[in-house]
Amino acid sequence: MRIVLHWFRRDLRLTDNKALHAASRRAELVVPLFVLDDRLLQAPDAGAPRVAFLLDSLHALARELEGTGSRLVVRRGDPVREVLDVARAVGAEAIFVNDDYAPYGRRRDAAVRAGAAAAGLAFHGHADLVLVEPHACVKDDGTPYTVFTPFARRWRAVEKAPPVARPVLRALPDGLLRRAGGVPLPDGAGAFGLTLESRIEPGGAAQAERRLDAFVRDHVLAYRSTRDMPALDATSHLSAHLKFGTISPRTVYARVAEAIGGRALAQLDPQKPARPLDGPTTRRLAEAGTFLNELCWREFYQAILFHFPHVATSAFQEGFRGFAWPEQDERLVTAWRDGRTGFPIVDAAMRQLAQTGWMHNRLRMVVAMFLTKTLLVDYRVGERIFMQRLVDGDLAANNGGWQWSASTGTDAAPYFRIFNPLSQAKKFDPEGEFVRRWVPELRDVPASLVHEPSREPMLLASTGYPPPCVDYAERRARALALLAPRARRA
Ligand code: FAD
Ligand code: FO1
Repeated sequence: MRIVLHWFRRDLRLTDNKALHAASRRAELVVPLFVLDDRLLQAPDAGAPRVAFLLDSLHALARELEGTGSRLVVRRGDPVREVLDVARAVGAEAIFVNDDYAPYGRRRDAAVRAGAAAAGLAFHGHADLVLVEPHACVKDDGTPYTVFTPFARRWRAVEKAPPVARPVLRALPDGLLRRAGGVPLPDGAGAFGLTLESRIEPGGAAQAERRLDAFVRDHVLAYRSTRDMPALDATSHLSAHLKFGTISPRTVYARVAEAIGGRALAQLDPQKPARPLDGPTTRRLAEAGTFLNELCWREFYQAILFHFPHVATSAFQEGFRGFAWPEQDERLVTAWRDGRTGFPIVDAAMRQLAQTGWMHNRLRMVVAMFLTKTLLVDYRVGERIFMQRLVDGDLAANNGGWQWSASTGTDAAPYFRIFNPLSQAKKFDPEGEFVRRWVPELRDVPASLVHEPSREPMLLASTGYPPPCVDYAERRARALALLAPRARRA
């Protein structure tokens, strides 16, 4: 009987899983494996919310596999050793994985591939994490894009593969399971010395499907108009699911395409502004097209990390490498982290993050610009804190977002673009509904003052909410003076 191994990493689902599907076609028996990797689980940037989401998703996957008669084999240790050991123990002839583009995963997979070759086993990597692989979305001369707009133009033109069928998996004989060995799945992040303090998104493929259904039903056709208003909560909340693969980007893309009647998505250009005379069909296309553009941003940052792995530790732009961000006052970082800066929109967003492990995209940009260009703190400090707190924390997207905000990145905001937290708050939370939801001290403050309660010192004192931790105008001037010479050299 032919036996192969499917090694799950960030593809924690059975449906529309390219490598798992290929494995099930190759052999009579597929042994499903996950390796708990302490280098990832106890890394300084691993936080309780994400580890809890991962474990929740693994439990869901294990239950789903049991439903098919199969079983999830769980090992804990060095993945190179564990994967090869399970393959040997069960007599597998090949190892199937879905490719990853992050530096650690690439090194790990290269080592397993080499070990497999030495042991006479095949190692098959599949393109599953993204709709268009990084090396398939390059310029005509084969060099990578570093600017989003031309990347997106090419990305849209590439035909997207449809979802693949759910595989038929056979029950694993007891003897084989015994030989595979393994450890029980830990219940929670506590097993890795982490304490969960937020109410996070539940994991698992069924929850991802529920999120997608609700988003397609209620929000996608108005996405462009509503996505920037945090109080409306009108985005998909699929980020952690896409991070850990409890849903595939092909499934998400196909469902949205279906919702807009399977239109020629290649021709959609979500960056074109809607025109007043556009009919309802064009408008619906533009609304949903903007969502597909976000999937493209996700793949742009995966491609940047793949082609320019140095971004993981230093600025993309040469002019910012070695730049010493001036602020060393730990109290300012603590105030930012804990949502006590005295800038209500920043504090509301940071409290949303602390309490739920998620933050609205518009506010991720606001708080990231605030930390770097108002508090003048190194973007890597914020990047790390985000990774520790985000349930969707993903090296490529997080680093891309931080370097964009700090103006050190590929297609970054120009250094002189500094989101003013007050104008952002007035524009995107006009009634202060979002701020009041997360900053209860300001619950009874009228809309005219909710974003700047310090204008009325008596009122501010009565709320217990802190005054602004810095003078915004003074800091803005300093930021411009500091960043300009670097940006010119970039
Ligand atoms: P939706 O608006 O519904 O978007 C759909 C999907 O598209 C998301 O789930 C995500 O996979 C992708 N996406 C959307 N916007 C972006 C973007 N700007 N860059 C890359 N992918 C995007 N996203 C992460 O998944 N992980 C992170 O660690 C992360 N860190 C960020 C840090 C900063 C400073 C910034 C500015 C953005 C960051 N983002 C990150 C991108 C974005 O904020 C989140 O993907 C989004 O808020 C998740 O909510 P959603 O699933 O409802 O998004
Ligand atoms: N993948 C694994 O195969 N094993 C793990 O234990 C594991 C933990 C983990 C924790 C946080 C996180 O954000 C991701 C995690 N992943 C884990 C997935 C990881 O992104 C992939 O393994 C990548 O291939 C690593 O580059």
